[in-house]
Amino acid sequence: MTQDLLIYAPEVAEARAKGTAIVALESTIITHGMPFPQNVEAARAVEAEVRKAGATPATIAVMGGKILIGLTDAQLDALGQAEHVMKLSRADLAACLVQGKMGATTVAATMICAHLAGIDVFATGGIGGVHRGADTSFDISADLPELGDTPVTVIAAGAKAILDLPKTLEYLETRGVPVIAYGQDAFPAFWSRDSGLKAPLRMDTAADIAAAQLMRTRLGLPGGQLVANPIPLDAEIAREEINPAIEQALAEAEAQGIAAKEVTPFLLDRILELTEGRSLASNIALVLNNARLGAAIALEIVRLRGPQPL
Ligand code: PSU
Ligand code: MN
Repeated sequence: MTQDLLIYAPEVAEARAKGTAIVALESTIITHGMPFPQNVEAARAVEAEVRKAGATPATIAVMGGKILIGLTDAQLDALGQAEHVMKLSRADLAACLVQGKMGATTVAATMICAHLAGIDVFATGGIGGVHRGADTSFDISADLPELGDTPVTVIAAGAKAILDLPKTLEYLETRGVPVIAYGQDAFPAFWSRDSGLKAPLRMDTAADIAAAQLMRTRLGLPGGQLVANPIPLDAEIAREEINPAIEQALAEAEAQGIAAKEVTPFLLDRILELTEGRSLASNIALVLNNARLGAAIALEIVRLRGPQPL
């Protein structure tokens, strides 16, 4: 019944049949995170990076009442250029399917769809979190409870400083989500390798991260893991350079009364404009880096568990 809703791209269907490593990729980053045509170019480059690392990419989106697990070239082009694509989180997924609209999956919705497709690992750029001023706005991304509920390991470059990072970590701790910094002690902050906060956990190998997810399954613990992978050194943007753009974007959002689902896309868009595209190159570099680590973790899961054809 559920499987009727899913359409697998040919390479993903083949990987599932063989039980080889698959890495899920989200599509909100394409529709609401980067401008056309860089968004489509970046999406293709990320998929190529996953293949180069020996795994199969599965970019997830919703079209024509179906969940696409892996997009064809034409579908990716259509998605990258379309206007009025729905931004799908847990709350919107069913409505989008029923209404036959085009939808891009956020971290939360991509986790749900990846899990339905039997995919354990998902690489992206940044996750949503507790927004600054959440004590009055109540703005907490649905990505956070999803990490507590759905057993997918998510690789991100930490969270952007548009968020309240200490509160984001507190929320994840409450929901029992392991937050694992890769190869360092500090929790990374997207454009910078160090947020000034210590990550709750540290792991230095993809094998450990894979084993920890399998251990959670053995323990009967639901929910995923957040792997915080620092941006490559040469792509890092100094805090002095990015902070003014962040502060200005936040002030504009407040002045214009931006709320709910629009907040994050508005901030991402403004920061990009304010840094004149400087942040886009870094953004792409960190997603590629996360795709490589995601592939390595997915390969380790297959190695440790043995191939499980689906
Ligand atoms: N943060 C980023 N880049 C992104 C997003 C967040 O640095 O692309 C996107 C992701 O799709 C994430 C979503 O799941 O925004 C979170 O939106 P919200 O804060 O409305 O939950
Ligand atoms: Mn929100």
